[in-house]
Amino acid sequence: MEIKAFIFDLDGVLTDTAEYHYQAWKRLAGRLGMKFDRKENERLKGVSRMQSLEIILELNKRQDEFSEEEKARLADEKNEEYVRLIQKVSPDDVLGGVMPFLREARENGMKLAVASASKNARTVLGGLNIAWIFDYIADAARIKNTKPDPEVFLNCAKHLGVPPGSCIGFEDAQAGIEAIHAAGMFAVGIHVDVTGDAPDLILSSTEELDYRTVMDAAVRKK
Ligand code: B16
Ligand code: MG
Repeated sequence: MEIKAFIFDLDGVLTDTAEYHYQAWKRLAGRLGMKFDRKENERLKGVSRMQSLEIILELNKRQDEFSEEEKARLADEKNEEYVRLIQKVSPDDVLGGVMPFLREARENGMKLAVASASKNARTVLGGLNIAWIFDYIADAARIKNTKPDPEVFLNCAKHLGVPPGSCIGFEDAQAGIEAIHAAGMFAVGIHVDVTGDAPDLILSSTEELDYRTVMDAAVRKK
């Protein structure tokens, strides 16, 4: 099947807000006297805010200590810090290699979408000033099930009017790679800490994004 669309994760693929998520969680964990490091943070990538909190509580064996209301407050506290950190996001924060790749994809008639699990996706895309280049943006507001569920990628394909088998998904998270595959799409992993289902093409950073390499790899797989 011909490739007609590229669907991008946001945090960690178009920009490094994954780092800001980490800093905001680390601060909350520190305040609560909980351990949380970068390795453990890998499990939070692509999963929702509340699921992220549950993972941190479970890591510290403190999952039974807080009521639902308290957990909602803790998640709000993390989000306030994250929102403070993303205020400084600017067009300079688009990761290297991303803009030329998006432009070349556009010039070749590719449809482009963003598939993010974040409720803050629009703010981040606004700061980066790149929303205009995408035909469609799916964020947490439009989705019920977060990655590894394929919903966000399938939602993008549907709105782009492209069959899933004609889409390529780009992700930095293991949960995201699983979501792309469950959607029936070719998966490009960028700087993924692979702990399960492997991407079809692995790149070590966005600097390695190259239109021909990606298309050739996807066509070879078919
Ligand atoms: P928020 P992505 C995801 O975005 C992040 O990878 C994940 O770490 C975060 O918990 C999730 O968004 C929810 O974000 O708290 O802003 O709603 O990678 O799918 O673009
Ligand atoms: Mg991500």
